Amino acid sequence: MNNQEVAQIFENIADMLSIKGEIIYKTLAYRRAADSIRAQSRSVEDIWRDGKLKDIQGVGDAIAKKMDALFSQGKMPFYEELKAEVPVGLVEMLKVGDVGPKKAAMFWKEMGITDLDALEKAADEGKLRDLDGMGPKSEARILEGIRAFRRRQTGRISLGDAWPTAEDFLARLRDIPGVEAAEAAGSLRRWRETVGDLDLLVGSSHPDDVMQAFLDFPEIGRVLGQGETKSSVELNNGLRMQIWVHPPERFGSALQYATGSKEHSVKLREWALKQGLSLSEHGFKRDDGTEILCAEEANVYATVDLPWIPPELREDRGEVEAAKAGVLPDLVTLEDIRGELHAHTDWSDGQLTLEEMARGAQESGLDYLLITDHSQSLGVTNGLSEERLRSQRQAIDKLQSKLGDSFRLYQGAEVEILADGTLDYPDDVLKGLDVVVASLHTSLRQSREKVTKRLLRAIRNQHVDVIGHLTGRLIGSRDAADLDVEAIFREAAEHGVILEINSNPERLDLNDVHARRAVEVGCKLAINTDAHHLDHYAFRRYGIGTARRGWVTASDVINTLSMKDFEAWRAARN
Ligand code: DGT
Ligand code: CA
Ligand code: ZN
Repeated sequence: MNNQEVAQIFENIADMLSIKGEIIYKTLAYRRAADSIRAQSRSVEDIWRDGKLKDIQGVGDAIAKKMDALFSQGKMPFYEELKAEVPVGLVEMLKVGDVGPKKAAMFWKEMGITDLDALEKAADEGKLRDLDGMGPKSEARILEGIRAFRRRQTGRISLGDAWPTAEDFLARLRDIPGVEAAEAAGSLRRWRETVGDLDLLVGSSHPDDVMQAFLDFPEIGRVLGQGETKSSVELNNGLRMQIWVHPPERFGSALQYATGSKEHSVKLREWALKQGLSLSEHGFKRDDGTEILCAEEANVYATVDLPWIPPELREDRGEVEAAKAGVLPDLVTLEDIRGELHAHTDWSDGQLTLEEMARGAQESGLDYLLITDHSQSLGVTNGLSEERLRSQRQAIDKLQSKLGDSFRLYQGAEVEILADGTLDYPDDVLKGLDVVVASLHTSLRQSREKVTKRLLRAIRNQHVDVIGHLTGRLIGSRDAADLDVEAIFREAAEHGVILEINSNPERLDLNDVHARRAVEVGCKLAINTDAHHLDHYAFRRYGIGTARRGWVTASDVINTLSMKDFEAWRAARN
């Protein structure tokens, strides 16, 4: 059993107890155990064999005993009894927006609904609307929620999980004797917003030794396939990984092949064929059978007279043609970013103080930071009343004098765009802010016409400078609002309103395709982290990856401006 599966059992137990009506704190211990099991790099089954279960955080006597039963008998009696009482299919229903434990219990007890399919059928047939606290609207929302849930069940991995894992593995692979190079490949190296698996490429003249050393890593749960140059494994946490080992003198061609995308490589191969060269993961072959080996990836492209194409562009979206014509874009880089325009503090729902967030930004090399705490109506985030906003201004001014002239702290706000398209602060309050970011967090499921109108209205407000995470999607858990993005991009371009690429790996919003189109239409972008903690500044690289996939250059991005130029932009907007 892998760690993911064990964690899932405890997660299910917590959900089933909550459907039974147990109070929250009784379910918390199970959720905590599930979280820390997921976070283990070693297999918990191995830890159990060593008798060390209780070393795992959140695992006490009761939970250790349940795991012991699970591993020794293959079954956990407590879970089996619970399943006999509460149908396990109900757990899946909780993943649907608008269905909580109380509603799930009601559908089960009053309608005999015990799984998602039955719930969908009942909603479809209009049988839920007459239940207590339900109506045609909430019934429709549940139906929509089920369909969204089904679409999301794609099993892909967030970049925020994939990159840190890959980097950890790469560092350890590089430490194995005989390894000369190790790089990420596949969709990960192309910074696709989610990845199917982690592809890692190693250069070594001793492939067997390296492969064996890799397969001995403690995180590896199952070997799914094992070949001469490639092995495929599943980690204890459920992530899938492919590792390829090629000799160093062929590393460049192997990296090009393993990076893909398949469509890009097909284009490249066709181009090579026109020059009498057949390209494979091992190198080029001439018609006479002789080979051209490429140790460096750039040599692969150079051999067919092309400039090196950045991996983020390799999706067959015109990059090969652009390379032939010598018009590849000069993509924005992490080092180009000079300021952060979206960060929260403990004045609203951030975790750290103004000073901590400001010093962190300064120490990370930025020149300016815009504080954007939430506005008043967003109660769950402790949004700022007008009065608190005024006190925050004083605190920011005071802190600015401590920080010195080389770093500029601005007061902004992440102002809620309300359901009718008005903003959450009156114009005279907005006017007093240095830069205004406006975002949607509620009523995202409005009709396309309504939600588009809301955004257009916000963009037309003369005080709005930036639109935060345009579509409101959360990858794998909440669908994007249904927007007429063309109309929005045109309006934003006309009013000089900046569109954010939110770098949080769960958002990446604008996405790559939207970012590219927005720039084409004439919009400027901001690459922001939406930090609620210092650690979140590290999200920036995911936003940069997304921007690069969208062919975005530094001059398209407002927060690549120096402090002086940013100040000039601000002055011109006011
Ligand atoms: P993913 O994992 O679904 O996010 O997407 P990729 O692009 O990482 O695809 P994956 O993991 O199936 O394969 C890794 C790379 O291997 C892929 O980017 C290009 C290369 N590759 C796989 N199959 C083929 C193929 O049939 N032809 C060519 N030219 N390359 C392939
Ligand atoms: Ca892959
Ligand atoms: Zn935010």
